[in-house]
Amino acid sequence: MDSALRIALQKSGRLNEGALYLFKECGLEFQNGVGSRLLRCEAVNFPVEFLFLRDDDIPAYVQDGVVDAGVVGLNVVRERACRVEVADELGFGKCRLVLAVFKGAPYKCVRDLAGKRIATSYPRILKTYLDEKEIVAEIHQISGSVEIAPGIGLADAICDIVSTGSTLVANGLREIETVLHSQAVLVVQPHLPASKQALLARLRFRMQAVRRAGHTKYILLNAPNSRLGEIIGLLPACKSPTVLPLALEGWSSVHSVVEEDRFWEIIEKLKQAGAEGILVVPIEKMVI
Ligand code: PRT
Ligand code: ZN
Repeated sequence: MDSALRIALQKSGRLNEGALYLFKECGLEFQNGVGSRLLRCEAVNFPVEFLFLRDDDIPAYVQDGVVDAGVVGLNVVRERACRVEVADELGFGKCRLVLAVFKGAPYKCVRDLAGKRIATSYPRILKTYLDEKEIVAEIHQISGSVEIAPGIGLADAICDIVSTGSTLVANGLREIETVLHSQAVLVVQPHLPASKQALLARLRFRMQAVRRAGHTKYILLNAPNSRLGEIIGLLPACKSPTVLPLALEGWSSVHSVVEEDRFWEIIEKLKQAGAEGILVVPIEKMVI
């Protein structure tokens, strides 16, 4: 299947599940399912093949054209510094690369780390960050368990990934600065042939519809006609909310779409404006 799109996903780890979920929601089906033992699999209803790799290898595979695209953390893309295009942020695998020090240490910001030793698995990103701030520090590259470096006297600070922050706390560390915000991204080979670009565009269209739906909800409510204008004013919608008359005289049913993060704020205001019977339902796909 030469003309099929080839996409690299993480074989196992934090981004594997989110990536598979996203592609399944895009309607892709696989003959024998997708298990963690597989190294490659083809979709039966779309010309795409997935290769399962270590995340660290994905940027280079995309750059070299071994695969056409890949799903990987932005932190890995930046650290590998490969020539790939970051096409889309995918909304999962969110984390930050931060500078952290011992809770009791006197360092408050990156300037205080001038001349100090910083342990990290991200030497390139850290070096770029320090250079931008015109700070010279000693970068000590280690490949794992970075959080223990200050405790064993290996470093004065660390530069590592956090998501909840509980690993830092468990190791007696505190954050002093964020170096990079990261999440899973779709990276693409910059010189794809036109036929593959067209396939990728079709797939990205579906991925965007899934993502959009993921952070929006469909809302239905009953509104007294006397306050309809006020209630509609509270509701953002793709174009404008749908308003249908209720069998009960003087009332209407209003349907709209709200963003997940504005959701509670809007619901409270709607109630105050006299809305009743508010239903909020998930949206599966959203094509605009
Ligand atoms: O085997 P492979 O090489 O493919 O995987 P990996 O072990 O290198 O990576 P993996 O699966 O751990 O992470 C893949 C990607 O997930 C990372 O490159 C990030 O983009 C993203 N991600 C999101 C994270 C985290 N959250 C995260 N919390 N990657 C790592 N962590 C680690 C962090 O290093 C630290 O040890 O989790 C710990 C901190 O977690 P909290 O929740 O205590 O802050
Ligand atoms: Zn890795």
